[in-house]
Amino acid sequence: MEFTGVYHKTSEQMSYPLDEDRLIVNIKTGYDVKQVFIHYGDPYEAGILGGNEKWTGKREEIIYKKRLPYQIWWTTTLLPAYKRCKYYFELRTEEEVWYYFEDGFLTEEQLQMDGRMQQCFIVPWMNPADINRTPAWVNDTIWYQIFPDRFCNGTPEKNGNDITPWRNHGTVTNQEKFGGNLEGIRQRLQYLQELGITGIYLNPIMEAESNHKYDTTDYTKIDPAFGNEEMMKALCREAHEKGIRIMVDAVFNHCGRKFAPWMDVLEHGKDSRYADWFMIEDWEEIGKRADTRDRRFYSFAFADTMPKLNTNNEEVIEYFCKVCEEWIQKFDIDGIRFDVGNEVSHRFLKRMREHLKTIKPDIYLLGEIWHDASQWLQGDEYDSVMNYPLLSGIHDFFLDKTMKKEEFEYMVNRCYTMYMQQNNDVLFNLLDSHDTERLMNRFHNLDKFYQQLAILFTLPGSPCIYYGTEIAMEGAHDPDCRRCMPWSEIESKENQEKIAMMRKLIMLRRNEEMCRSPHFHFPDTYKNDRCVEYIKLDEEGNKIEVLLNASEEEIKVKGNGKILFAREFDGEILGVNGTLIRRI
Ligand code: ARE
Repeated sequence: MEFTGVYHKTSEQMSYPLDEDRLIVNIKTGYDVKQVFIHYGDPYEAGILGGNEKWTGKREEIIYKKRLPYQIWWTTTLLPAYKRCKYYFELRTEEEVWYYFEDGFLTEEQLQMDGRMQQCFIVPWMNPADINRTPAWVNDTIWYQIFPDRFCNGTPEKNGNDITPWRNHGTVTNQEKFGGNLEGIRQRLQYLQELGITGIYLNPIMEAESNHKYDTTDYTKIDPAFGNEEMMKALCREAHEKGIRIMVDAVFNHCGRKFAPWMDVLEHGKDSRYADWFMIEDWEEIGKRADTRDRRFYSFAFADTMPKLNTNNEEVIEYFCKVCEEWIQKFDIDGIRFDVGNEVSHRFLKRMREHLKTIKPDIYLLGEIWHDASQWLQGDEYDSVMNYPLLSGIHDFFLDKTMKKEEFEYMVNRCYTMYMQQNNDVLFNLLDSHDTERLMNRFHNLDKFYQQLAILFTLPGSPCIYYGTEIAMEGAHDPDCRRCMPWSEIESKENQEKIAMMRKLIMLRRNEEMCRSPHFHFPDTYKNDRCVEYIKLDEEGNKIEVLLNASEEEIKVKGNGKILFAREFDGEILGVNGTLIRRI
């Protein structure tokens, strides 16, 4: 047996309570392991190794598995009768049987030896307070991300001289301001409702100097360019009436250079009462305008306009807990996205979560983290993260024609074995954002565009489309991905066809529980290296099949089923870049 491939631990995503009753246990092995059994029982009942009692626990085969590169991920759900559990594994290759315990591997003979003090894996008690709980509504939500300055200007008659006329075509810069505002969003709520959207993710709206507002000046004041408190209240209220939730962006890793405590530090230096709110190394030079590679103080990336906040400081923690509390109380927001979510302290996030979940238990706390975020998803910090690993994985598969469907499978499996199911259910799945080039920009091909969207809408988590995706807007990296939404052309036949297509996907996601469920597997029906096929199942075992032809050849489709979504499919042949989603 390949011992080095075998791994289990009784924490994080490998062994955890899904709820009060169910315990999920996962184990990794190499490909040589053909069968895995789990022997489990109550720690006080199943027999105590080291004594002379015989093991009386149950033995069950683990049948669900996911393939990862060179490893298999086996997964099972146990129902421990007394909320606690001890277990060990039986691993079978074609030739050997090994028993796997916390402290090592045993042969059958060793296992039977009287008096061995082998240590089982132990889950001592499934404490309800420690269960990782995430808001149930998120899995049902279809998000729409709005970059406020560029979505809709609801009050063009009030444009000042600093506002650039709305531009339907062509690129934009990060200096221009187009006057998009909260009133504009409010006016488009019906449009979004008709599209089927049930959640809006708003980029920052608090007062700041830039057009993107990631350099906050005042965390308690809506930026006057976007509106005021009353406007934000109206937007949230009317969105809620239409069944649309609102998530705001919170920039707590750093502030803008006009944030009052930072100004105070600039003025009073070390004597400022806010001196420890930031991370300053050279008090003499903090006012200098240059990037921060010289380590005068720490900032976001090296931007001197974005000094890093010291989220280790007690006062800072309290200050921002209060800020969020006010947002909830004033606007009744439903979610908060934490910008640069991996650089703020864990202590800050733990306190923030405790505080906010007391005020609004089902608020959604989303971290902006681009890499494996397991350390933030243990149930006491974020509910979930922006699923950038899935974004880049999907992108790379479509870009790199040498990649086989197995590699797509490994990539998806990796994304869904990193975290607990509670987090997977509410992952924020996206294909592009204000920080990436737009989806349509990647291949300039509508069929490929919809193939990727079909994936987004059928995998676990909750899908988010970036404003303009419904009309396949183009745009390269920041700032080009932040173009103005061309409202005056929205009624064109071409745009209306695209909107109808997007609506179809959205409604598919909303109507078919299988799309939202956590269960999926990859069969191997087609002997084509780049025909991706996966099955999604709901709790009752109802199935949908997703077929994507990413190869250069047509594929003759097997079997039947009710077609739920199709492109480049004539009832029999799935064309190159074709998509087929069927109920089977
Ligand atoms: C501006 C210009 C850019 C220029 C940059 C250089 O627009 O063209 O490259 O300056 O300094 C905001 C604005 C940006 C602005 C930036 C700085 O939206 O337009 O850029 O402020 O003034 C990492 C972080 C992640 C961060 C991304 C951008 O981990 O948190 O970089 N994203 C958030 C927001 C941004 C926002 C900020 C942070 C700052 O979503 O919009 O920028 O508040 C890898 C790594 C990631 C890395 C990612 C992208 O995959 O794993 O950690 O993300 O690449 O670089």
